[in-house]
Amino acid sequence: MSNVYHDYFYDKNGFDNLDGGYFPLKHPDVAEKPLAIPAVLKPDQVDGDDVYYTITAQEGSSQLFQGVPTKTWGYNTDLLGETVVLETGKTYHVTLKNELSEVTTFHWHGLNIVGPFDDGGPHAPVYPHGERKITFTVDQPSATIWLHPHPCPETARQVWNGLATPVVITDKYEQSLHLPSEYGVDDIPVVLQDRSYYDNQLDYKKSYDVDGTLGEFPLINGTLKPVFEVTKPVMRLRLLNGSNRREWRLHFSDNHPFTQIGSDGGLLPEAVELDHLMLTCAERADVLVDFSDYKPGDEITLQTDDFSFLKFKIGSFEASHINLPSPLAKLEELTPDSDETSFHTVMSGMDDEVRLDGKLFDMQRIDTKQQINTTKIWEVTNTNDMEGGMIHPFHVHGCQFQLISRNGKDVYPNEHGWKDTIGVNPNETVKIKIKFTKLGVFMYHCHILEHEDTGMMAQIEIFDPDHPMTYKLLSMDDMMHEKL
Ligand SMILES: [Cu+2]
Repeated sequence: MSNVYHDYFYDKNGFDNLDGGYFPLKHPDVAEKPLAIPAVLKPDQVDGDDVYYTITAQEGSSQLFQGVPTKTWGYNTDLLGETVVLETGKTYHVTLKNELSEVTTFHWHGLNIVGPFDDGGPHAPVYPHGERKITFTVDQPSATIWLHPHPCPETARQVWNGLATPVVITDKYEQSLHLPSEYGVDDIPVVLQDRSYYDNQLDYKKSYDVDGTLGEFPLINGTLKPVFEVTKPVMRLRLLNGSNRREWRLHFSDNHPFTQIGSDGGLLPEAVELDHLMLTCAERADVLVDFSDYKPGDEITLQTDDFSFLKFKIGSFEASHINLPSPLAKLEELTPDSDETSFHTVMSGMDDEVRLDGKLFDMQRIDTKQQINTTKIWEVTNTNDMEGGMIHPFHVHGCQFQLISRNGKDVYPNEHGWKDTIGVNPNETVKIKIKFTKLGVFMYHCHILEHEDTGMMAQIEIFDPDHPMTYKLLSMDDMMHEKL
């Protein structure tokens, strides 16, 4: 094995476990259960390269504890959702239905899709018993992205209640690599969340923290104390930090190394060997874990800091290894049309003083513009130095971008691929190259959901000088209240 990184890379002084309101995870008093694997969403219809899906946000209940079931929300199911599979080159016709008793939106986090309506940010409300139809053609490489609600200021509570689901994009190149691909067997999503309960129920208001809500117990793919039976020598884990605020500092109980093959927007140009990996909110990492050296009956657990939350029980299998090519993937390298920074955005503050460029979000204000299909350099700064500061995860809708530098230095070894969310350390400026290939108005914001809901968010319009567009931008009040 080549170089194995033993580092979380991020600035320790910014870790969430130094925050005033931080508390570590606890073990719930429940029996172990097999890790839930979300079902794969079935198409309503397939017509050549046209695929039809229906996704319904709905209320449900989940037997998390003994006694009274927990009221939870999900997409087409009781909690979380069904995994949406998309194939590059195909066209998807998606009916988005709302069976909740309040307004929601369906945001495609990580998808290159037109904004602001198809993208599913706050300008795309779906009211109770209403629906919205969108159509898009997937023109980006294989990746693990996700779907979650985005009706700010209610995003954090709706995610807390259970709405979030993995979206898996596949393409021909990835299929040619023969990576583990038996869904639920050696290719699994791992949605990392944390929740607290009161008499078995979620209570967002009681759990709320303005600086990002933490939960007492881990909830992994909606399972409280999960165990996964390993029946293949190499597993592909699609790790997704779906938490409102918690950072996951991942490592195995025995510091077993693993191979990161993908980041937010797809395969890395080169696989990276690690034994520690930190994910800030909304980030994804696609990793291969080789269990060949373990014996049947062995158990290893995935931990965050020193807390074990996901047990892998080794079954029997024939040892075999995966040979990855080098390069792993040929990335379209973005070339900025100027070396000058075209846009500088600043995240600042903590608690209710969080701001983006000194301002709070206004749905009817366009904060910046960029021409479609041009590659620009942005600088993203976190000036936060209150009490040592905190890491803000910065997310941009409707595109994937590439990193240039962190405070003028090299980016982390696993950041050479496509990204849509980056943790920015206190007193750090991250330089990125960014190109939008879809028109529209898009959000960029901190992905600590409570910061986003407070207003640490702004909007960019992507324009085509040859085809000027006008957008009727809703106010927050319009979004929240259906005009009959
Ligand atoms: Cu933040």
